[in-house]
Amino acid sequence: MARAIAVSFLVLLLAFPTVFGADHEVGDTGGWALGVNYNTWASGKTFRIGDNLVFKYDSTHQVDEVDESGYNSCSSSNIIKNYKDGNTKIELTSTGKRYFLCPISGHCAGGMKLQINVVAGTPPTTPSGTPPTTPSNPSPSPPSDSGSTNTTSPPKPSGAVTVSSGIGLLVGSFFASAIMFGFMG
Ligand SMILES: [Cu+2]
Repeated sequence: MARAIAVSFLVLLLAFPTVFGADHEVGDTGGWALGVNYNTWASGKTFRIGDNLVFKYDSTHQVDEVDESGYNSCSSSNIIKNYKDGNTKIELTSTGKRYFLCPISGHCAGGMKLQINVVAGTPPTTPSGTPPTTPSNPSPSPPSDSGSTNTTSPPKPSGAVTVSSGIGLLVGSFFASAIMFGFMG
């Protein structure tokens, strides 16, 4: 049964790649340090709500989240938050720009500054890959009789509802695949 559970988790990971946010390790293997170009690192990456930024650095560096003017001038005078624990995970909870720099003297000017743009997350996909159902015929048919069935699809769920229904799907499919693989194994 343990193997079945393990396989079930694998199925979940393959089926629901977008339900949980991604961790973006800043600078990749270079970490948060001098000598890494964070514009290059960030370019081509998509940062979504629910993703995390992970800064990894030694005690010679820190992370300050600052505003745009602080980013442009390498100043922490309008600092939003300071981190210095060496392994800083910052969850991206809203859309828009975020700005970070190292406040150690000379480090920001030396390149330790990062700006990212956070975009909305994608809704979770279903395993079959079918798009959300929409009425196939957009033009309204003449009402044959009043009180007939309403074929209008329900309103698109909000982000919060989408997330919770995604988790519900996760739990449901976990048990379904656990049972399936339990029988097979
Ligand atoms: Cu530094």
